[in-house]
Amino acid sequence: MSIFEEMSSFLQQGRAPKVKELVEAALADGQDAKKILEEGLLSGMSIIGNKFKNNEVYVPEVLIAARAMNAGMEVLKPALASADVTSKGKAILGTVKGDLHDIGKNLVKIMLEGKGIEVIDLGTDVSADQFIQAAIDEGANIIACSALLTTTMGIMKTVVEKAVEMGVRDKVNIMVGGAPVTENFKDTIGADYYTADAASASDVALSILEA
Ligand code: B1M
Repeated sequence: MSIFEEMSSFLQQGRAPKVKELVEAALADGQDAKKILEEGLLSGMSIIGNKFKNNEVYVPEVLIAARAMNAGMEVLKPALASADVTSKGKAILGTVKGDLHDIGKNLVKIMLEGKGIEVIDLGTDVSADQFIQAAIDEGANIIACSALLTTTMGIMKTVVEKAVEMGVRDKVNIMVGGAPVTENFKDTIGADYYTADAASASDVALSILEA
């Protein structure tokens, strides 16, 4: 088994100290930082994402895998910065105004980061203005909105309307998701993408950024 496969495997098991140790060893061995990121850490996170999508693992396993990924990233970050490895793109993420549920939103964050996408997490209770202003300020072309309440999902329509009002509708892809949200709702409000789970959201975001 290569050091990258080992890293990926320990990451999937959520064994943070082992992942950290292997990243340190790979760097000491002169391995390329980008290769460590893609073939070790991101590859492991992508496998966890697919297993989560297929109900083969659940929220706790994803959270401990994410903790292991973060442990590896802490060691890798300086090497990535000096190797000038840029992120694949940026996404603005948040749970909409009036809504404090953040477990699903945090999973979306983990999966996006697992694909090498930089996430500006605005947290919960985020207004349409905040989403759009952050996208403008950060130069992000993805806005990802999560809602868990039927009473708050309407804010996603306001996000679409604000994007039009602020003249950036053609520059941002608006992604929506959360338990009460559906493909039909996405069409009704004129958003761009609906996905049912966090791993699919990261697949879509990556395909937007690579297009
Ligand atoms: Co609340 N809550 N809650 N709650 N809560 C629900 C959502 C509810 C269905 C429970 C019920 O009545 N059966 C109900 C909503 C009913 C409705 O609107 N139809 C409800 C209610 C009513 C409320 C309060 C109003 C209760 C009250 O105070 N009377 C209140 C609202 C507070 C507020 O937000 N203003 C409230 C409060 C809370 C807690 C604070 C206690 C807590 C939240 C803690 C937290 O998030 N930090 C809580 C919880 C935990 C739940 C349940 C039990 C679990 C939600 C959850 O985290 N699921 C929930 C009932 C249930 O679902 N069984 C319930 C796990 C999570 C992984 O799933 O977020 O759906 P989810 O994410 C999924 C997908 O939806 C998707 O990816 C994830 C999977 O990969 N996804 C995206 C999510 N965002 C996405 C974005 C994307 C793509 C995919 O693209 C951008």
